[in-house]
Amino acid sequence: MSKNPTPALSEVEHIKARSNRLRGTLAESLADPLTGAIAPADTQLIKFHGSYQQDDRDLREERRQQKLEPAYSFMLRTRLPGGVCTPKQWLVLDELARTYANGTLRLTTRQAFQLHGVLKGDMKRTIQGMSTVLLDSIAACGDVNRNVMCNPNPVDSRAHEVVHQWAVRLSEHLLPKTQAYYEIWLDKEKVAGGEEEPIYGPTYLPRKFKAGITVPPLNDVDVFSQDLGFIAIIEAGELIGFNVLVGGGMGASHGDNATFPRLADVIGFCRPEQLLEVAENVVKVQRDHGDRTNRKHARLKYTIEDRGIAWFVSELEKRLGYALQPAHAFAFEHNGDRFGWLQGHDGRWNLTIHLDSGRVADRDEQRHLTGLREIARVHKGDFRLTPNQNLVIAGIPSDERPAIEALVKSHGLDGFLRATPLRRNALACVALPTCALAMAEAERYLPQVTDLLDERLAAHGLAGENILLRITGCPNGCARPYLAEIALVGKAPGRYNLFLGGDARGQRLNRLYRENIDEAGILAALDPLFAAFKRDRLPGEAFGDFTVRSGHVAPPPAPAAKG
Ligand code: SRM
Ligand code: SF4
Repeated sequence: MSKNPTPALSEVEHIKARSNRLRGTLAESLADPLTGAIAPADTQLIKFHGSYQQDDRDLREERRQQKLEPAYSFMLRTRLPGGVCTPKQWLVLDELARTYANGTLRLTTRQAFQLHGVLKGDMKRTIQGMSTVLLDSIAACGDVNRNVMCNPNPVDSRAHEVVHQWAVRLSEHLLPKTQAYYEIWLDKEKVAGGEEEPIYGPTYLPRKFKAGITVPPLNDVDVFSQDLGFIAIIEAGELIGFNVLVGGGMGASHGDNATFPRLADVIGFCRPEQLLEVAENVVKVQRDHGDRTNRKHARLKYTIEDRGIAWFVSELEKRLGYALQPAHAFAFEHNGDRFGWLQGHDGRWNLTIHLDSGRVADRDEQRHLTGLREIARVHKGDFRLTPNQNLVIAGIPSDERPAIEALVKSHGLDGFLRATPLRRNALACVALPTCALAMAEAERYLPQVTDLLDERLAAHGLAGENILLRITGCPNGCARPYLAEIALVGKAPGRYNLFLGGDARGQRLNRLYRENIDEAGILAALDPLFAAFKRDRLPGEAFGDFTVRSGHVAPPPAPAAKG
């Protein structure tokens, strides 16, 4: 027997290999009337089609006692490069959410929409509805390139629009070529299967892969958290190219030091027309060298940690046949959104509104879903989902601003004006009741915890202080918590790990400060720090910077390069 047997491929690798290019037995699973679920192998494959099988965790115990199968339903995520959608698309999603899902739309941290609670029997109708307005969910999840993020800023320059077009091209370029989606969901003619996948190959990537483009001075896409990031370099109003970043990622597991968040490395610069081939070859290096035996070690960040960034760059440049140019200088001011009304370079108006955790719903006087539907009926511009779960109603001609303003007000969509900066800038992942991996509440806990923290800030004379707070129900990092000034990462019901010391530019990872604490523990840990911050801060110093400078948390291992 060999001393070092080759480690076995993970089960998902076998499922992909046997799937006939992501078809599996999905068609049969959907047709099976005996269960609300799909076959176990298909639960892996449906991710590549933009969906997760879930069950309502609030009802799990009750249904178990009643000897019923869990309340299965599906989450469906759109592909929406750079988060831009038309009013017509909004109206269709709104209708699908009310007809087939739980009556809410969820704006995600990657600028996409999610529908929750779609029953198996309604999945086809929902996807077909989306396709009537040219929306799809292809590769929104799964071991492929996910939704491409891009600074959605309609305000500053024409070059921003050019950058967005690159995000769209990148998304299209990295789409899988399989026709499975069209056959299964849209009833398109069946092809034999086994289509060529020139970029991915037959088993796609070892793990999910994420790409994003940002335009300084905004780092709203948190470019250092992407597997593949691009920083647009604009000179004299023209896009001249992109700095290239590789190897970022947030996901970690509690108590497993082999998993960790990592900031991407800046590895050089490419011209705009080189972007697609650079991206394709980064994907191919990861396809060929990523770990297919251990899914907890399969992201690009681990390939780079294991082999070194110099190896990665040389492997990439070998495939490209040329060297990347030296990176250009860049500087970020912040990774948040600019709320309220802003006039764009083209004279049109743009309104950025905050919705807690990106959830668009009708609740009491807050008729957000209805309000945005009414706005979509009259709006001539577009909607832009931001990477911070916020929404820009974009491209409003001056004479139409009063009508939009009135709808915003009458539906409570102007609530963000009264929200504190802490609340407005906070992110929270979905967590319970739909997320199978949640260990604690996040979205549902956000309003309560921000109120409590705001109270403590006010008590220390820090009312209105802008501190970047992010909450997740588990350490996977869906709200990019490890880049926040204060992060709560779920550990168990009502208990969180507290991280401190990120910056507001998305360039420094925070550090674990307290482990497994409840609400009282969170307040007790932060209260003296708020007091010290009020007392000892330097002029203009942000809370995250203060916690590091004053030694409350250790300085980060290595700050992200400045280019
Ligand atoms: Fe995420 C898994 C929700 C952005 C890292 N994420 C999940 C799942 C699908 C749970 C599951 O696997 O069963 C969650 C579904 C919850 C639900 O009920 O809707 C989920 N992730 C989300 C969203 C909706 C959070 C939100 O509140 O907006 C975001 C959807 C983005 C999109 O439109 O594509 C979302 N997830 C992220 C991000 C942030 C980002 O990409 O900028 C991250 C951290 C960045 C990264 O990937 O490193 C992230 N999600 C994960 C991970 C950990 C991956 C890892 O490398 O370890 C998982 C778990 C996994 O993959 O095994 C995960
Ligand atoms: Fe679920 Fe964890 Fe992601 Fe939150 S961070 S949505 S709990 S996987």
